[in-house]
Amino acid sequence: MAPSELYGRSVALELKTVWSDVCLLHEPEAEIWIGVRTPATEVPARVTAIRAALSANGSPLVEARPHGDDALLRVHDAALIDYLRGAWDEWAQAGLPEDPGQDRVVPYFFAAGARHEPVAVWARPGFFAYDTMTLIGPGTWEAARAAADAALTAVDLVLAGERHAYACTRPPGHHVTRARYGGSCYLNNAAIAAAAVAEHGSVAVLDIDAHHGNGTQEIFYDRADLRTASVHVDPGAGWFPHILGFADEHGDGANRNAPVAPGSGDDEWLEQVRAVTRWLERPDALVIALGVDAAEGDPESPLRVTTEGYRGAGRIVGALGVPTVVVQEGGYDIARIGELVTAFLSGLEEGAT
Ligand code: SP5
Ligand code: ZN
Repeated sequence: MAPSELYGRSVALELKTVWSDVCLLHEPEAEIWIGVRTPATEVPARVTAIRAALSANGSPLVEARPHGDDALLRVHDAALIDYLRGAWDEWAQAGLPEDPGQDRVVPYFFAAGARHEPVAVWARPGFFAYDTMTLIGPGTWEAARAAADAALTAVDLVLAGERHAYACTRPPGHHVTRARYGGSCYLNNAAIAAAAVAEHGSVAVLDIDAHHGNGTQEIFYDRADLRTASVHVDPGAGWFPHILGFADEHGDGANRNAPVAPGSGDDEWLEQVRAVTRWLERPDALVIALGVDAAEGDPESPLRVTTEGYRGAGRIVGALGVPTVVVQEGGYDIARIGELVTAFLSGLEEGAT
């Protein structure tokens, strides 16, 4: 029996938390949903709350280190990276914050079937974005780039022999495809991490965010050597990302989706986490896309996973006994996000011992 069960309190977390203050610079302020500007859910307070909980539980904090663009170019088109890097500056230089008065980069037009990158600054977002929820402001690029650096730093720690490492990052990443951003995500941090690990050995990605990891699936869909699995609320029941995440999407035999019904709690959810983890077999290393938005009460999903459910998921994954990089994805209940992440990471360490 683990000491935490004997004494009814957590033992200190051993794994390191990778952090960058630069991730706080992205302030989306809003999401435009069905044309209505609603308050942003993907806010800086998410990661400061997680960091506070993990520090209180003993996890040592490590600063993210800079990495070259080559790590990003393994999974993203250069055109997407170039666009994101300059998007805010070109928007501001075009005067759009003053006239017509839009202080965030947002598409008005979607470039389906485009043969050319649009020239007009106001048309360009719709060539690279697939929704209106994912706004760009001053600091968005710097934060997204720092989030990728944090994920890559967590990879470095695991490659150097740490059993587990956690990247406490935002903005999240798993909805970004090779060439398109969306779903509050700009660079696919987990995919970038997995591609970096794959340079050294076999790797699999397990995504337990409440939403399907459509970007990660698309990026690795033709790679039979890299397994990707996602447990998420059923898009067929109407949930984001709507068009992907169904159980019949197998890729080159190395993709697996486990959609669960809205309202599902620990039993149904953990059964799927167990099944897909078994299916991953035993790669040399694992990348976990850790969204905690499947928790009961989260404003962005109808799943009802408890804190003990997240601890249970951590134990299942930890019991694989494989070096693991954990990258933060969604989770929007600020009052509970810290305890949920702590529960998963504690479970991970318990499962591995
Ligand atoms: C990383 C992640 O968890 N992204 C999730 C994005 C899901 N967004 C879907 C939005 C659906 C409408 N929500 C209404 C909220 C209005 N503020
Ligand atoms: Zn999510």
